[in-house]
Amino acid sequence: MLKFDVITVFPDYLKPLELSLMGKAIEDGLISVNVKDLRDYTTDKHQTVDDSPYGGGPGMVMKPEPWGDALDEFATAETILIIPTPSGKPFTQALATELSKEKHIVFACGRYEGIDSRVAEHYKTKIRVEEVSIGDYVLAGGEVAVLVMVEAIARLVPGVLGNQESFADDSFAVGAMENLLEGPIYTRPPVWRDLEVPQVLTSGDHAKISAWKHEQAKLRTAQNRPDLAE
Ligand code: JFB
Repeated sequence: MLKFDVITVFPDYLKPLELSLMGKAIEDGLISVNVKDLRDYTTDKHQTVDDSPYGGGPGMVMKPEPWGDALDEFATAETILIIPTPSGKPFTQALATELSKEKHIVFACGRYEGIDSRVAEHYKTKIRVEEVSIGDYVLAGGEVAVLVMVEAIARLVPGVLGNQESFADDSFAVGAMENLLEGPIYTRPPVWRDLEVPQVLTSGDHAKISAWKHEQAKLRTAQNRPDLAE
């Protein structure tokens, strides 16, 4: 059982995790997802979570005190704290695989310009903390990054995917397909709007099919991700 705790000022943003594959994994007791409102840890009448940045600059910064009170409640020695931020280390399939072996992951979702840096600094002296980015574009907060990461991590937990939809061949599944993107895929009907399924796939020659898939994967990788191609 992998436990996820998510702390956010927008708990409803995480609702999609109750659907489909993630909802089934929760029902089956393979993962749990607990979402907590950061404002429950404020002490003032207006439930303030932000303030202006020291040193000037645009926007607002999340105050450290509500984060400290929330994280003190959720973090144990076994916890890994993940803080999504555009300045974090890349979230990759390799990191998802490592995180899928954890017992307890707490996500701290910032908003505005982010969370006072002393929160990460403090918890790094107590528990494992990773500041992580899901890609080189700018979101408005950490919630969507957490949706992405929970789905990528949870589908690697044994039992979450059925035998139907196993992950051994995924693009980026370490070892599989030698870091190539997946090639084109087809199902019935054999002709659709004058487009035929490549004949090799209906030939029944499995050695030839494997060779063709590998060739297609290399072509697509060269085309879409020249940085991955040797
Ligand atoms: C994550 C966030 C913001 C700083 C902050 C909290 N790949 C990614 N892009 N953007 C985020 C991310 C991840 N992971 C991200 C958390 C927060 C963005 N913001 C907004 C905008 C600009 N600079 C606040």
